[in-house]
Amino acid sequence: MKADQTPLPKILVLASGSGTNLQALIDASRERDFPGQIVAVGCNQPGAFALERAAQANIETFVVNHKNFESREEFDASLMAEILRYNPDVIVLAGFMRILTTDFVRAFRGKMLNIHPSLLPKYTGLNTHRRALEAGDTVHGVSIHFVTEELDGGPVIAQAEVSIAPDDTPESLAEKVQAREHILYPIVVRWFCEGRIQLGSDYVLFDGEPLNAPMRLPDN
Ligand code: NHR
Ligand code: GAR
Repeated sequence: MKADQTPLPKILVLASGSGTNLQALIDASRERDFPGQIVAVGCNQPGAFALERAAQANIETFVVNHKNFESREEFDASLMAEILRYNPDVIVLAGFMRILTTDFVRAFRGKMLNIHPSLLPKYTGLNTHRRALEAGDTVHGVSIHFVTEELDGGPVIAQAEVSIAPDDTPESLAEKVQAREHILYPIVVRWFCEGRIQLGSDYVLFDGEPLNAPMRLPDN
């Protein structure tokens, strides 16, 4: 609660893996002036380390294992039911690895963010670091976008670049990109919680104005 007793926007994080982005958000949310609260962490992988990070931070967790469902529709319906128990204001995908159905995405339109390890629109989907290297790119990075039915195709809110060195491997590149992710995601979630970013028809509104190009984290 803030001094004026207004409840903070409720953040629900979905993860599948190690949860380093979740950790960055947990750390940020502990700052005294952070304008949101993480109310739950959901996961499709029963053993994911992200669940331990949440438990460490006294955040409620739930698991919906996709392997227990016959179809994506049934998995998503179950995931949706868990999420609705928390009535979140924003759903933050942080290394969440299951493609979501159109119905699910539409139910949370304008309220769901994803972090994707490439400079979108380049390299949607998987194995982005390997693909950037194979293409001979010299610049790579990370994008945060609104989730829409188009996979990794929703309007981009913010990006950060990393330069590719000649001796980079997919692993070394992932490490460099993730360092930028951990800075950028808390900034964007803060903006969302402050009401500064919204999804327009097919573009991002920042402080009420259409964003011509993604916000950029200054290079380091
Ligand atoms: N769902 C929709 N509808 N739209 C998006 O933009 C989404 C989404 C679900 C997840 C994250 C995304 C990424 O940042 C994301 C964005 C998983 C896959 C994938 O192929 C692709 C993109 C993303 C996440 N998943 C496989 C599947 O069959 C499983 C892969 C695995 O388990 O390793 O769902 O990259
Ligand atoms: C992050 O690098 C994120 O960009 C990427 O997975 C990693 C998750 O790390 N996301 C995807 O590839 C989505 N398909 P984390 O679990 O340590 O936050």
